[in-house]
Amino acid sequence: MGFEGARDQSGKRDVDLRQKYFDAIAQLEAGEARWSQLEVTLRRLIGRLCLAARGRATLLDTELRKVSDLARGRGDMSAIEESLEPLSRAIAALDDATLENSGATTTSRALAYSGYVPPSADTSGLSGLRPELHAVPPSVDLEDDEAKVQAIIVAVLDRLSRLPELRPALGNLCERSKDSLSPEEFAEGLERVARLVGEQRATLMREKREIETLLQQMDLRLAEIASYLASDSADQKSAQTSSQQFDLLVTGEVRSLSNDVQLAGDLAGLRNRVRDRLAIIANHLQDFRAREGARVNAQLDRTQRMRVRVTDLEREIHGLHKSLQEEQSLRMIDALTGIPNRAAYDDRIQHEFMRWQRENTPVSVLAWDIDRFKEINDAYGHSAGDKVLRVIAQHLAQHVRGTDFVARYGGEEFVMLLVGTDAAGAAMTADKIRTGIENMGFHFHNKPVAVTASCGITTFRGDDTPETIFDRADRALYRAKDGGRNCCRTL
Ligand code: GH3
Ligand code: MG
Ligand code: MG
Repeated sequence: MGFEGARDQSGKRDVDLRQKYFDAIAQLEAGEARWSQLEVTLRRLIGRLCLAARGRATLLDTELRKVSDLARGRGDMSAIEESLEPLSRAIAALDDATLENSGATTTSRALAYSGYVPPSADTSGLSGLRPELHAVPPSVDLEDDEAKVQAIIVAVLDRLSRLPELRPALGNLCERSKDSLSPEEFAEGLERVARLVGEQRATLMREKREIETLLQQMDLRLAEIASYLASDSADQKSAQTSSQQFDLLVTGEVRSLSNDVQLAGDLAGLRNRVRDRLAIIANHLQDFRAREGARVNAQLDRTQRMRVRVTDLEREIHGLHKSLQEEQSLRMIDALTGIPNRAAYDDRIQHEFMRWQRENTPVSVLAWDIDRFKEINDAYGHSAGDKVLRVIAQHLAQHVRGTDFVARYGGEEFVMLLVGTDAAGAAMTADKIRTGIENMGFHFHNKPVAVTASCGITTFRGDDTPETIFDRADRALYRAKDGGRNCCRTL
């Protein structure tokens, strides 16, 4: 009995173990299915994130494309993990280019190197990526990074310099950035650009508001005109009804009168009836006149009100037009110096070029550049530099004729158009202006500060275009710089 019982016991244990084994297999299979589903989702997620992050930088795009290709294929997950290091570097390079001056603390570079994983990552199977991110060395190849940053800066400046409004603020930052640009210089350039972008934005907002007000006012006036027209047509309708009514009444009375005549027995009775009918017709006529008079008066009143409104509207439109024009001309003025800016020069040179083609009167172009202006900024501060720019701009503006033109081309560069002046005349004028600048007697805390400028001169000739003539003036300016500065050269 005892033996039988033992066999029974062991048989039951076998069944239990088998059941446990099958349960474990089932659990494993379910787990595996979940994991592979999760992997598919993750691959898809990585692919989409890569797509969303593209278009910020070439290097980043290359890395993102690699990761997205890996995620799309059925390749090993570890290959994706390996691709994360170059991706982190690309993100860090992006930060260097875009956030250097922003003071942002949680940058994507910080995230890339801190091994940061979103909180949900552990539960979604991403925990395996964490050690890989930690494995990114905290020190990076600085030279390589610097080159990337430089490349990004050049690309950013290149894009910005395509906007004519930003060119003056960028000055020759774009040119110099191709060689090398210190972080301070870049920061300063960006600050100027940011300021300009802010100003442009404010101008646009102001214009937008003005146009909105104009539209609102037009809308109101149109509503008034529409309601006037509606009431006018209602009025016409009521006039029509009123005269139809009058017509009907009079016709009725006349018909009754003719019946009366046919039925009349005696002349006295007939006379009385005719008198009564005529009295009734006269009453109808009086009513009709009263109604018509009121209608005409109301219409006159409305017309008069409309006339006043239309005059007001004309005045408002004129005012808005004028303020828009003022806004437009303000946009052509350099905010710092108050003289025309580069956009204004671009307009004016086109105009003078076409006139030169038509009339062939000489037009000279003078490119001015303050000598060693950077040193002035460095020694006395940026606001002292700004003051020098303002004073020189005024000096240039005062020394040209009414038909001539002077603009701040950008930074510490100015451009001048002398209309009707040939090369010899331009050289004389330029030298007079240059001597004037040299003898201006700038000082800082009672100590004299030498400020001079160089000038490149040229005159329209042959098959010149606005671009070629400016290039030549610029080359002449370089010659003046090479010739020791504080002088003028003609090309
Ligand atoms: P060069 O004689 O060769 O022209 O030397 P430079 O120092 O005048 O020329 P560079 O191009 O090296 O420097 C121009 C400087 O002008 C650098 C820039 O900071 C400064 N600058 C440009 N715009 C402004 C501005 O609006 N205000 C001030 N204060 N400085 C400006
Ligand atoms: Mg310059
Ligand atoms: Mg200069």
